[in-house]
Amino acid sequence: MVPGSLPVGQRWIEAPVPYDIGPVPDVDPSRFRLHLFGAVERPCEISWDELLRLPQAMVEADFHCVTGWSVPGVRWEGVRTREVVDRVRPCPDVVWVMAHGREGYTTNVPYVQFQDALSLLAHRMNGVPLLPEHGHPLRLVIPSLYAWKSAKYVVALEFLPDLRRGYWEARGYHDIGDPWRGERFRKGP
Ligand SMILES: Nc1nc2c(c(=O)[nH]1)N[C@H]1C(S)=C(S)[C@@H](COP(=O)(O)O)O[C@H]1N2
Ligand SMILES: [Mo]
Repeated sequence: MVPGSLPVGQRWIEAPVPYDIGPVPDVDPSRFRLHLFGAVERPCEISWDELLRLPQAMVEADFHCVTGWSVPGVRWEGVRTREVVDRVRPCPDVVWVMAHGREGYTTNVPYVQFQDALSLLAHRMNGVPLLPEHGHPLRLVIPSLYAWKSAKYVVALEFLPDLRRGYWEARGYHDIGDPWRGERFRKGP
């Protein structure tokens, strides 16, 4: 990733445009649970309070949507994905993480990019709690990949040894989705 520069086929805009496959869901954070399961030694649930007690991090990163817009320097705050990986201890054969959104959205994220130092479970964006349309109360943020991998309203992370495709991936989008490689659509099966 080259911070501050623009991948081929992108143009800068000021703020992310909300994209949703369905109605924006919402939930009282006090009832929130993040489920971690699949090929892991220790499946668990993390409550909102527990999440806020984990070490907090801030990441400033450009946000690239596959439709062609990029937003410079979005500030995300939350918990590094590495923190939850340490908790559940994924099996050595894990290659994918399926992120599940409350409204049924899914996306398969390569385990390598999921664990990137910049990848977060974010609950704040640009200094305020996530707005409903940007994923309240929690979203995944994977700055190294196109924005469709940054699942909003995330309620579960499923660790997988074998490829299973998420919502857009099942409709022809790339399994990895690296904007620096222009990985928009899948070639081949
Ligand atoms: N749960 C959920 N997450 C989602 C989506 C969605 O429809 N549902 N859309 C994705 C797409 S296609 C993009 S481009 C980004 C847009 O993020 P934004 O809505 O915060 O601008 O969210 C991604 N995460
Ligand atoms: Mo998108």
